[in-house]
Amino acid sequence: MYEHLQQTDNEVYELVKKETERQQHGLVMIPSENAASVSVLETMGTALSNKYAEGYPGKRYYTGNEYIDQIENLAIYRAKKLFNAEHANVQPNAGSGANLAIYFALLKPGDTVMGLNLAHGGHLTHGNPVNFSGMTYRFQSYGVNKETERIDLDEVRAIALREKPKMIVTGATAYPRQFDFSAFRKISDEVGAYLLADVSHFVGLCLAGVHPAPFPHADVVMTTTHKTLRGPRSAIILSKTTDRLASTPADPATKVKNLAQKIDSAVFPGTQGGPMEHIIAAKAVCFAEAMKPEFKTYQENIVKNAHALAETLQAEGIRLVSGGTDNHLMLIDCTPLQITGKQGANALADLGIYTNFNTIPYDTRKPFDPSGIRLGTPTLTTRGMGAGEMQTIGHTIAKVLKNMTNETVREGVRKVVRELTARFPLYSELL
Ligand code: DSN
Repeated sequence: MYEHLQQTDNEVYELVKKETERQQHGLVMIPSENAASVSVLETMGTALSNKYAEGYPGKRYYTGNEYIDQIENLAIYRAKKLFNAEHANVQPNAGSGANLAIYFALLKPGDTVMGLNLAHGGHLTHGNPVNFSGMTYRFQSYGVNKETERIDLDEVRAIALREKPKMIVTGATAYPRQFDFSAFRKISDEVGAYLLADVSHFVGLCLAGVHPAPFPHADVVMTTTHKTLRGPRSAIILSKTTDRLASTPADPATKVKNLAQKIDSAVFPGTQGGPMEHIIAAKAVCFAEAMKPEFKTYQENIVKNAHALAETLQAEGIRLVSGGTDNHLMLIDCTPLQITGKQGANALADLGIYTNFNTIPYDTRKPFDPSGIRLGTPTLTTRGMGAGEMQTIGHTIAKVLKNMTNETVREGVRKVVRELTARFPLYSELL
């Protein structure tokens, strides 16, 4: 692969090669990353990238979209089938832009919204003050209980009853437990709020039935497509057709829109221009992959591996936020180890074990040098690793964090990483 690039631009080729080798020879444990199939990667590199297709299938502002329309319709068909969704918009470029479009469709500036605090595992677009979401809407965050480090639904309900939000956002980027969408819907109903489920991190687990499914509870579901879904770097929005909170019923004659139409208009022309049809095609490819029985097994194995890893770390005396995990990720509290999350993550990365430093609930440190390390199992599970490997990796991580500068330990860890990555190859067909 990449022969043309190699011949015409060796400088870029060499960097692509080095990055691919880094992924091959390292243990990628950042829980929002994965390794997409070669078919997904190939599709992203096609001539579909050249085409402008502003609008939607059958209603484009450019000519020459006969095949592009078929591609986008196929992606929509597969997304609806996969998620059992009434409506799918496959055009969002990324998760943040997709959330922007959803808010733009259903809220007015200044409206009250609830979302999980970023410092407790939420996402920037769930109302962080430095993000457009926190600047445009009146976000009232909910957090996790200080003792259990889990979302307290009684507290969520109390905030909702007090603040009367127009929307409740569920989902997280650093929460090792499950979301009870049915309970969130009950609270939403009590206060007349939309329910948005941002399932980006654990979407694959929902599809496999190892995490509660967001439909039929949520009005709108947003997911990125490159995390546990293992597709291209992008996002989609799924929704109900009917807007159950609209004061006026949808009416095409008066141009009053239903929920699906509101979402579509908010994506284009509301917040995006021409869609990336090469990425939409790659999304179609990943949806078909996710319909296969192997995908369900893969997701089950992600969770089994996360349990094995968490148990090993805990047996090593390492404190995990909330005492473990129910999903694909966990958070190490580095405080008892007398190191910061950044020091720990950097020490691991130096040895080819990639995690990220992360705040933990009620962290006393700042986000750029917090107390936690976030890690997970999606990419290692893609490579075929199982519980035995998770135990080896758990002991290895503990060794690094407990012996940050011991060169003998570090050399031993390099050997473990070399042995594991050689035994579970990735992308050998690429270079
Ligand atoms: N930055 C992503 C993550 O790592 O979880 C979320 O957008």
